[in-house]
Amino acid sequence: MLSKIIDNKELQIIKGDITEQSDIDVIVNSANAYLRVGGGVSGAIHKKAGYELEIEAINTAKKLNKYPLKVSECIITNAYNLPNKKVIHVLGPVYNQDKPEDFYLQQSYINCLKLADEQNLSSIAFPSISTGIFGYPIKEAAYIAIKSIIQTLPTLKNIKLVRIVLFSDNNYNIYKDTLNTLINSET
Ligand code: AR6
Repeated sequence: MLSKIIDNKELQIIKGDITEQSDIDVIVNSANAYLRVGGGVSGAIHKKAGYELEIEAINTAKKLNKYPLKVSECIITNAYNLPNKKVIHVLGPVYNQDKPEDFYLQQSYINCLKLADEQNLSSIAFPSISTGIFGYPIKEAAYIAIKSIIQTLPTLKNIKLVRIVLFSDNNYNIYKDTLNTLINSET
């Protein structure tokens, strides 16, 4: 695990499974526009949460006139059988399709952080959005994810801990190196 304190808040990079973060208030689901059970992170989150997660996510988005979700939009639901209070469902950009991808990936992280903060939640865990089925190259995605989080942390009132959960050793090492490089270049 790599941990850095930024503006009195903690940013952690860990290797693990997003569905097993029992000390975290809200986890982020890398969703599809129709909020259906998918593969990857989305499949794991829906499997553990149970069938109610999909129903609530679709109904919530429809009520908010956000159905289907646009790229970088997010909504929040309960977490059912997951060990968290809430789930934020965000639509990340598809690489080579939703351009400019870097802008949309940045907005995806910022929108999730702001929504969690508005809901008085104090900790949030992200997967590496868009880097699986959506094809975003991992090094570029790591840089955008970490930079977006670092830049947004000072604007948050309630969030005290942001965790990025990486599923593979390779992705974990890339995120860790990226955080170290970004922190050292700022000091
Ligand atoms: N915990 C943490 N990270 C994980 C887990 C897990 N349990 N499982 C996979 N990853 P992906 P996307 C990593 O494909 O690219 C879905 O079907 C994985 O190694 O889940 O944003 C949705 O419905 C990868 O680095 O999401 C959408 O249609 C990262 O999570 C679409 O796929 C993201 O991989 C979203 O594509």
